[in-house]
Amino acid sequence: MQCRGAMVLLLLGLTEVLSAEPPAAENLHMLSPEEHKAILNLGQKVLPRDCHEVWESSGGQAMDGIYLIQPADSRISAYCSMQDGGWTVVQHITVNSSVDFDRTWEEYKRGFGALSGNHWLGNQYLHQLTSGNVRYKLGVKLVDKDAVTKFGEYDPVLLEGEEAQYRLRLGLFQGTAGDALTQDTENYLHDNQRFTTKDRDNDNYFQNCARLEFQGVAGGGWWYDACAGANLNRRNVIYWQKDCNKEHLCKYAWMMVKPSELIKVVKVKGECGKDEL
Ligand SMILES: [Ca+2]
Repeated sequence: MQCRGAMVLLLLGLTEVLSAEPPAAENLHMLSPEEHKAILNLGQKVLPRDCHEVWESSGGQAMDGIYLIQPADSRISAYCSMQDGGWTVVQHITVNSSVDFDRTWEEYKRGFGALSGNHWLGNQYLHQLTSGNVRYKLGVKLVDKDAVTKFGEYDPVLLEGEEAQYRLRLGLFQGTAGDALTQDTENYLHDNQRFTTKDRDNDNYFQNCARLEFQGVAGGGWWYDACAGANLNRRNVIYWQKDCNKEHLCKYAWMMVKPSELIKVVKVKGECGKDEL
């Protein structure tokens, strides 16, 4: 009897250890087993909504890295870039990345790649992040081959749900990069477009833009028009109108979101004049 009791206790203890890890997150496929343990808020019971909340509750002290967040129903892990108030990274690409961005609708929906490197967080999660009560903005960071960094912001950003084919809705642009998503200068307008992947054609071209190849590499999923004035998911050429293209090569790109701070933006306006653009 005693022995059986001990066994039950042992089993209970074991269950506790097992339930403490791995963390309950929907996108663990985007982390290596070592990275499961490296999640910076592992064990936190009530999860922050996004990386901005992590930053805020740490008094601005939280470090960059992978955190568990819960934008809506889904508990996910995401890479947080903590400078400038805590951005939730939704895309990162390095030119000629070994991560293939030529993926299916389902893969773009749930995310792929490695959170600590090149990845797409997932349209479903970008939808959850941007469609709640909090208004979000989209940040785009581009680094060219000479390490010159350009930045752009769209405020607000909303990604509609899967029933609307993850249509992209963008507000006003500001930044040092060109506006390649809402400006219609080359007849390619990405704002208000639905998402297209190699297996789901929602674009305005007679063929599927995601399947069109440049030097043997397909475009990957994107909010294509017919087809693109910008596309950050073509592995061999990061494309952002005049800032990044096949003549002016860029090495890295990031897309990220955080709550917009309209009141602070008005306050900061005076300081903007000091910026050397
Ligand atoms: Ca088409």
